[in-house]
Amino acid sequence: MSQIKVNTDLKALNNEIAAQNKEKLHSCGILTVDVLGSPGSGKTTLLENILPELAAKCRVAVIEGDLATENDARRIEKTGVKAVQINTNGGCHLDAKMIERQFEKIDLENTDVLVIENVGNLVCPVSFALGEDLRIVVLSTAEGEDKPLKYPTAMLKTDAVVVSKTDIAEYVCVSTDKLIGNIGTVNPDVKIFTAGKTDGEYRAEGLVEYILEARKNLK
Ligand SMILES: Nc1nc2c(ncn2[C@@H]2O[C@H](COP(=O)(O)OP(=O)(O)O)[C@@H](O)[C@H]2O)c(=O)[nH]1
Ligand SMILES: [Mg+2]
Repeated sequence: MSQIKVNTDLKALNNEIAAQNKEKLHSCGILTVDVLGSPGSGKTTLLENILPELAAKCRVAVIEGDLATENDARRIEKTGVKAVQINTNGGCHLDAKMIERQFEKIDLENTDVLVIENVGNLVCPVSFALGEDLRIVVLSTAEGEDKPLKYPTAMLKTDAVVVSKTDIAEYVCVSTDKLIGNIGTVNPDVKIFTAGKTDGEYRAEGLVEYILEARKNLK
């Protein structure tokens, strides 16, 4: 009983800080995007590939979340976009306080879109608001067609799902169409994108436009 109460209070406190983050970010005109998904689903690869186009159209900053290492922040900075790394030292998700602590390291006044790559995990990050406007779940074909059915909360509590690694679907015996069908079964309203390498070139059709449109519509 007391365990449940502590958990409820922690989430309520997190929600409060997330709301403050959102207010602060909106006051600077920033759209915040939380990117989440399993470890290895292709979150950083997706960002590496969309950031050059996104950064050509608006001012972008990135917060990277991982248990350990600065690897992903370094990968992102190779695209020319500034990235700060959070190490959770074992924590399975980012929380709103961790994001708030990064604000002094980011030039908020000169940022239009803040992208946060959450810790690789398809369960815990879903329950912790950060102050984001948009959530994007990256789900790779390699995880299997049934994962939307097994992890429905991640499909329900997101604005968009990017089905990644479409190029290797046939090698892992997965039908991208069936996977997309299962996402739609759980959440008929979610926006679905695909990403992968076709003819040697990585594509995530429509995703940059989707983020820019959301930035334009920011109240
Ligand atoms: N073939 C293929 N490999 C991918 C794709 N996206 C990511 N990968 C590979 O999957 C591995 C994990 O990717 P990463 O972006 O680090 O995943 P993260 O842990 O979700 O950030 C890396 O070896 C990537 O090269 C894709 O669309 N197609
Ligand atoms: Mg990563």
